[in-house]
Amino acid sequence: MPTSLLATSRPAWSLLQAHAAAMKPAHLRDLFSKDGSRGERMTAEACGLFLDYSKNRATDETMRLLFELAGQAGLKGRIEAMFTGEKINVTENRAVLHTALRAPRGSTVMVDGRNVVPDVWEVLDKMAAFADRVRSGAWKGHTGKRIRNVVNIGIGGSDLGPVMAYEALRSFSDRGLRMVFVSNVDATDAAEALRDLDPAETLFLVCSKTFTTLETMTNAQTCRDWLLRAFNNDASSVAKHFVAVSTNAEKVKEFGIDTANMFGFWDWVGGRYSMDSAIGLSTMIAAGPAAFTEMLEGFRVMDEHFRTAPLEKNLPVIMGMLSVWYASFFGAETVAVLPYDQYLKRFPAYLQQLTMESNGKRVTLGGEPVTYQTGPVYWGEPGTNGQHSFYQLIHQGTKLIPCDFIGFARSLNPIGRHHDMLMANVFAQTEALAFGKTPEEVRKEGVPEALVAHKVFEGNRPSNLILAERLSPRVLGTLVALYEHIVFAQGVVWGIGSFDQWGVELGKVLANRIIPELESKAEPALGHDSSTNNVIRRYRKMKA
Ligand code: G6Q
Repeated sequence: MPTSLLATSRPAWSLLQAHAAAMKPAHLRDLFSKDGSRGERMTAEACGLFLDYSKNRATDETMRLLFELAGQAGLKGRIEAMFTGEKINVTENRAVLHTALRAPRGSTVMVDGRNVVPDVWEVLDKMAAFADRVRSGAWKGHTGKRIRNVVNIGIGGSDLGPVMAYEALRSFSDRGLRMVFVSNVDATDAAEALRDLDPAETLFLVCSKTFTTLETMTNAQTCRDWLLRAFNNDASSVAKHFVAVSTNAEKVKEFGIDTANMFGFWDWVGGRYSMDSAIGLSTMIAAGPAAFTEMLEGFRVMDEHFRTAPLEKNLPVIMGMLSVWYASFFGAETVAVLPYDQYLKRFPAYLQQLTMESNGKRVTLGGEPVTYQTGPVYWGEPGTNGQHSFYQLIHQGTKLIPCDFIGFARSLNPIGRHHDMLMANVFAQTEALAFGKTPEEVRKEGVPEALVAHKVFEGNRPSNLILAERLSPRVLGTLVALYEHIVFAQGVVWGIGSFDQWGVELGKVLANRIIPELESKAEPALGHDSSTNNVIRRYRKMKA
């Protein structure tokens, strides 16, 4: 390994800089007209996903240089290091093994001299047995009634994945069970969630890796109080209505949850990489163990692809390197993820955490400040809704926004002409973004001269298109693993650590200091800056 992890220290970097200068004036219209086969050639297919990346401001030479950069950053070796349990999360001295969560039964992944695969499957089997009991009605609440409502209490990685997966797999889920998610420390979240629920039919899943997270523990306590109020403070009811997903057995016990009803995971699973661990218990209860297993298979095939496919055919590497291209060489600040499937409505929100908490870093793994742009802002909404809101800026604004479109050949709700209309919009958007509309074309339509400039679409706006057969649990797993590995590939090339999140700590510490200042009866002596002191005093006065 070179002494510097800075991407600028790789020989391919300066070649890419020169190449980017040459590519900036090139228009996709010309790239396509000069190269009739790029639409077929610049595609890749694996694990049931077809990727068209031809509508990117890139040529074969661009891709060659980007793969060279990945090679010089040692991407292949880093992938092996991750999969084999090396402690690549160096600032927390941890292995990064979300891939072990979907390793096949009977395989081996060693962490500190222990094969963790049997541990993984022991938890999966325990989850499946529990999920089956809840789904069949065999698991009874305190009064003997079956469970109709499942409330997942968790935040961040212990919420966003489960919420996204529940929405994504709704069509595979048991409609007799209502799944509710409580995350925010704002009491409104819990109050609205609990409003219409019958405590006798409600099961709480307290999901927290650490079991110390302020929001989750506050919400768990509020839900526990709500339950106990319904059962005359009979503490024995808690065991029938609360289970825990955590790595912290001691705290789970302290809360009053029977550790027999605790589902464990491990410190080598990062929060935002945990939706396929026990944190996915709500997913398994909703969609059933078979669907969950199918989802794990989807993750696994993408893992194998990422680990074994050559860089030029490797979907996460192709997409990861293209995002490096735009972020670091074109100054693009965001990536829009635009799934044309209503079931994926929470996918962009899920990706926000996965991508930005991972690659929102300003120093390399070695602590050196980077001199280039790293993790872009990921955002998005399902199509076609977004078309009627923010696409204007993507088409005609001043910013370069690379887009990932995701579409499916078959709808899970094949009604009338809806699906062809939906997909026509996907293809139309990528076409419009790339090729736009020239002033001549606008004029030919008889548009008055004063309006021509307004009606021109510059084009040359890059996009990827991912096409899959239909949104099954397997495809969901494949898509999530795709983005997990995109993030990793980006991080390796930028030389940054994708698996810690120190940036969330400072605010937490300061909030804990401020809580007593808001709650104290006597006017507290405040030692913040003049603005913070002032707003704290103002808040105290206003709430009085
Ligand atoms: C994810 C982060 C963070 C975490 C939450 C919840 O990678 O670490 O979002 O998931 O802070 O943490 P607990 O699961 O420990 O409550």
